[in-house]
Amino acid sequence: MGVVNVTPDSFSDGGRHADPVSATEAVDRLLAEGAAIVDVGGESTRPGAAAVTLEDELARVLPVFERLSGRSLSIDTAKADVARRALVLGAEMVNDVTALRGDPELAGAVADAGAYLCLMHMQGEPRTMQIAPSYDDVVSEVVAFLDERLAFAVAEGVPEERICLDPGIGFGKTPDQNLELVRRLDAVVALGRPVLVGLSRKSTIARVLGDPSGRRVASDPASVGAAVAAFDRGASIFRVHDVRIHVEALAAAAAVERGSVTA
Ligand code: HH2
Repeated sequence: MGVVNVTPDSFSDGGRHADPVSATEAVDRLLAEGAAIVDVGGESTRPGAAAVTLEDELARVLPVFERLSGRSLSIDTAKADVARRALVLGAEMVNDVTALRGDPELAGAVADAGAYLCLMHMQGEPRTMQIAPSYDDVVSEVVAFLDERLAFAVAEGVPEERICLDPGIGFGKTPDQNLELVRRLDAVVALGRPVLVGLSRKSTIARVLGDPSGRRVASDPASVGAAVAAFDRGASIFRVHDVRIHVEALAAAAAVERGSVTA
């Protein structure tokens, strides 16, 4: 899953694709590099980011979906109105970082469109989530949350086979808690749905590389290392900014897993 943020303030590509033409070109480049789907978002969820109004979010993302009919796209939003409009324009998946807690109408919008859905764990909300993340056991709490949200989504009419789960790397977790979630990812995989991880360029990786503040954008090779570790533990969808190096690295990791060159 490639990422294109049509925002001025996203932590790794903020401002780069703020106009629809460059966002559209970025989507096509990531698809050409091997992305199976590209996640397009109009609201940054980086720690401390300000909320975006419905009008602003629509104005950012709709021109991109209008220009890209027929492409495999996901809409990264927590708002039912944004999701509905993107789904009408051909989006296949809704990626909701609130796991259907942000807008009571979002589940119905996904169910009505027959779309795919990603449910992600987050403790708190983006403005404050990194102030004091707290868990007794981060892995069992994330697993219990995702299990409950999966049951909720199914009860709201989204077929289980259309749902993937995401532990929410960087969303209300310390760097060590993020690493522990990846280390014990098999517990999330055991819920029986495909697991998506977003490690690309996140501050936990920058810290591993020796940046004590975690403010520097983590390097792509380091992001790939973390993605391969997640693959080894059962992740199957990788939300990444540099698609090409992830596709190549994961193709090699998958070949080793199979023990054969061809699938
Ligand atoms: N991470 C970000 C945004 N959306 N969605 C899912 N399912 N999983 C993630 O890990 C995830 C996500 C944050 O990354 P990015 O889009 O690059 O930045 P921003 O939120 O600042 O736009």
